[in-house]
Amino acid sequence: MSTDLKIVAARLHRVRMPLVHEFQTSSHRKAYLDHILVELEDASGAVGWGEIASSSDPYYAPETVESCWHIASTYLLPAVLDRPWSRPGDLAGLWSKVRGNQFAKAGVDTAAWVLWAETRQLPLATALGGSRTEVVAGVSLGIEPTIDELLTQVQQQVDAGYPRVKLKIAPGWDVEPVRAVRTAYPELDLHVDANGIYGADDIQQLRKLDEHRLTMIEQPFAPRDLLTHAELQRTISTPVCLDESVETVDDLETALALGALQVLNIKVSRMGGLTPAREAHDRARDAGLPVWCGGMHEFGVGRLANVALSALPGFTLPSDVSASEKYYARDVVVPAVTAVRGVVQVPEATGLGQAVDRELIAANTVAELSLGPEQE
Ligand code: OSB
Ligand code: MG
Repeated sequence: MSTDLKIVAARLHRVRMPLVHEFQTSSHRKAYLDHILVELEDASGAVGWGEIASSSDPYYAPETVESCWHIASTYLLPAVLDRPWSRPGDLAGLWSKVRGNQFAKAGVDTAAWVLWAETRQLPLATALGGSRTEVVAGVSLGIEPTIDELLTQVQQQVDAGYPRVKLKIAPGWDVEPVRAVRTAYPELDLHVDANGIYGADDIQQLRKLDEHRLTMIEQPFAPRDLLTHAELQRTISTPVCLDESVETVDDLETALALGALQVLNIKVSRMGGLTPAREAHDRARDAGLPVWCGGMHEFGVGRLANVALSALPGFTLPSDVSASEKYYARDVVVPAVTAVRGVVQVPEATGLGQAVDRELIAANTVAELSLGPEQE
């Protein structure tokens, strides 16, 4: 039996958090991040939180914090306010005219899942259908100024107990750092992520990575270039993993049909929320494709959503759900997300499972917007 829910008020909080260690990819370097926290409230006063974890710049995906703010405030929230729904997946029907804009949708969809789980008194992981009580986390390391500094970073994460390390690579920073890390850590579960910066001409260079027993090569080529991913996969034994290429479950179908991947990074933000992320998980499971949950340096709200998603049975590879402290000195949830020897406990309390720190959010808010009855 389904009980209708109705969102009567919605708030957006643009929150700025300093990073403990600057993170550099092939396209940018950051000292702090702005993400948008989405707060949805129903008539009973129950609240669900979600996180729009877009980068500030359109380098990973086309969206930015500004574009997400615009899309959420002008299209998504007005479409769902005061409309009855019974399952979080129903929201997609309410904003079905809005194309793309997955990051903006992801924050609202996640908040709806958390609200729904709260009203049913279920932990988010259980609401999603997950049964794992703990999830294995891996860490992602940026491009460091030198190989020595990279080796120091790897040692820190190995000491912290993380069983998998991913290295960002780019032309000029690929075979050498991989060889150095592999030589120092012969047994480490190691993988690389190129964020789409290579081209078809680089296939020979990328094949040199094949001898280093990497768990996967993530997104070597541009997002829409599935054919070159398929070509690389035919000529190397290292599994190719797709990230940026898969924005929808249809993209996953195409990639499977082309043989463009052997592993899928499911990222809640990139796919438009927990609803499509769960569908991608189910489809991958049917296809025998291993998946893991990618991250966007989420604050605690998005981080806990990733932990909950990773409790689903198909997430058989370590996920980017490292402890909050890898990125933030203090996090927006209390307690912060912690990992013990690379393992994160799935919260057992209802909804997100950990309290949201409104004081810290207020202290770090750079913009705020409320939509609902009192604003009309
Ligand atoms: O490609 O996975 C990526 C961060 C920003 C943009 C793209 C990516 C990343 C990460 C983050 O690797 C990893 C994490 O959140 O722990
Ligand atoms: Mg990636």
